[in-house]
Amino acid sequence: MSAAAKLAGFAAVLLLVFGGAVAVGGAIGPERDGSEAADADDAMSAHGADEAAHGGGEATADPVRGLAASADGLTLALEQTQLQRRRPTELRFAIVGSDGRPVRDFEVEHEKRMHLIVVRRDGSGFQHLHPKLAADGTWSTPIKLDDAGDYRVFADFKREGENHTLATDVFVDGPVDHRELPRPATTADAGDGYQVDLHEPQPGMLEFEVAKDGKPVEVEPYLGAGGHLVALREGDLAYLHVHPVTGEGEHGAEPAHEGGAPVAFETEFPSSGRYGLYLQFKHDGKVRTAQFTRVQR
Ligand SMILES: [Cu+2]
Repeated sequence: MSAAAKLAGFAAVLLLVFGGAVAVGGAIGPERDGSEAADADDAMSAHGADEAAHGGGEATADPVRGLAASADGLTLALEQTQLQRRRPTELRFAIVGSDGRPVRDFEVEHEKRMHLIVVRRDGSGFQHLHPKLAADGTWSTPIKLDDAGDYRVFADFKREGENHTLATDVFVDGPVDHRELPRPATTADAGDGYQVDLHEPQPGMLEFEVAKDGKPVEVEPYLGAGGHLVALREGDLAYLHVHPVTGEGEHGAEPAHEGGAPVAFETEFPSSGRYGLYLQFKHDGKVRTAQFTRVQR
């Protein structure tokens, strides 16, 4: 497709989405205007019907995000969608509001105003970047993609009290060597002698324990928690809502023991299938990633 045709298509989609937003007006939660545009919007968002039925006005209840470049009147707009393999470049984008202008009023969540997750469609090449915001509303971050293929780019941010994850694709030309997800296992190698164990002490709870050369280590705080977890559904790369558990309250604080308190998260797997888990932790000042595959039956 030519760039012009692609842009024209994009503009048409924007018109549709923004037209829908205008038709819905100020409606919040399950009470929706019955216009066709609003209905189409609902049909396209996974579990939209479920949420409408069970949402009870909780705007943040949807466990799945990142399936759309536009949602709730916000659009992730990348400056370029073609990147060159192995070439360090600057990835630029904006979060565009329904008036067509970049929004600039982002809130800090997990210590940053913007979390950018980049992963190839087959689940390989995971990167977690923290772009910088310019005065005109443009975000930018250095990036280098070592392998050819189609990559999903997730912009995860908070604005006006609500969390958003918008996603779109970038393309790297060249011969593609697709990789299988790692075999489902409860142990993953994070490089340099680091090993991470995954436990599920109860449904909806994931616990990770980090060891180096066979000895448990105490991880350092990273992004305001013991670690950062991204969970993606195989196939559509739906981005799951994950909450770090801080170790207080009902979930039972682990007694502090020598080296190696587990890093815990709450998450809900919304359907059967395989999920890629990317646990990031910090030790000796360096952030590392352990990749797991989890099967939900
Ligand atoms: Cu981040």
